[in-house]
Amino acid sequence: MKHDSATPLTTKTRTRFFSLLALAAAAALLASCGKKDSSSGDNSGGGKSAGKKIVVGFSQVGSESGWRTANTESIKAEAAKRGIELQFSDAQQKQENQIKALRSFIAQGVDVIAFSPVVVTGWQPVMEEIKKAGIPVVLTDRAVDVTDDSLYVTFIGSDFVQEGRRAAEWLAKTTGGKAKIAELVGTPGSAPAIDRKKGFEEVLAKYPDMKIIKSQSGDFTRAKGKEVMESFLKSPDAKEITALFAHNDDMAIGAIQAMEESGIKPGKDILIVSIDGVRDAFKAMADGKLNCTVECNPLIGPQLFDAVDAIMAKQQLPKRSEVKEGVFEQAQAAAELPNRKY
Ligand code: GYE
Repeated sequence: MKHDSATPLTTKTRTRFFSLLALAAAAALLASCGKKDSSSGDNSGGGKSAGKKIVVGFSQVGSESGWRTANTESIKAEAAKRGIELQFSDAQQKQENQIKALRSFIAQGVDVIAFSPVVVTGWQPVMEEIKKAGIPVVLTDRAVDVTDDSLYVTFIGSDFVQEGRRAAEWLAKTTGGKAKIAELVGTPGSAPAIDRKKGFEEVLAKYPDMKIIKSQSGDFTRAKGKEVMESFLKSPDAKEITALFAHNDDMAIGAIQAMEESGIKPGKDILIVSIDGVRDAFKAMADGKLNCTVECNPLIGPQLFDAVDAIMAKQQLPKRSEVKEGVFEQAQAAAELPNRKY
């Protein structure tokens, strides 16, 4: 699947063609699920019979950030609310753990498999196994690179390229297009790290006096964000850094600690823009330590289980649905804080 919204026309046409194929395949696959139900004594005429719980296997990336905690809570709460049996597995940011979880969902014969892939590559074989088992797949949050779009029914998540662009546009506006930037990159090979960097650099290309002078992964965690910022601050050209772009709020918060420990005023000596919009980022903005956060909405539980219900009812779904999000600055932080749900 494409994890880039700036798709050329030819690829779009191709994608549309594959989407049609995917829909046909999904319909065939759902028909076979219906058959499975009736052969196992369910005489409701396809789908789930009343009273029989829908079972969903969900493989989560990990618990690396405030965003992820909110995402997990949203999914668990929504499953409970709808009386859906959720088999939840935390992969601790390891692809091999996710693949194991997916295979165990196949073995259990769950009704739908949903997952948030830690990285974009390496999913084709296991997704083919899922397809062979006749289990529909919903991708949430992060995309995969597979050659065959029919390996999943639908993707629900954010436009990460757009988030990267928004961060760079804010920085360009605030600095008048002049900045020497340190970048804390997310998990290498993950859709948000690839796409946020891409969107950010796309905007930077329009500003010759805005340059990334340091760039390293902090794996989306506070601890690594702090560690990498410490090493940036120890380098000989550390004094040149005027801005920090962190691919998520947690790494920015770790970096803020590193700055404070070395006598630098975060948000003043170094401007900081990050992505997610979690509560702690709003607190840091209200304290004047973070300058801007670009929202990435983790509350996708309701959309996920709407998709599950639609699949069980054999309804068609769009190949991709996006989540609505905004950009917030320091001046809005105190007023917005009570409204934040994550
Ligand atoms: O930005 C980060 C989390 O995939 C959008 O993963 C998600 C990212 C989020 O660890 O905080």
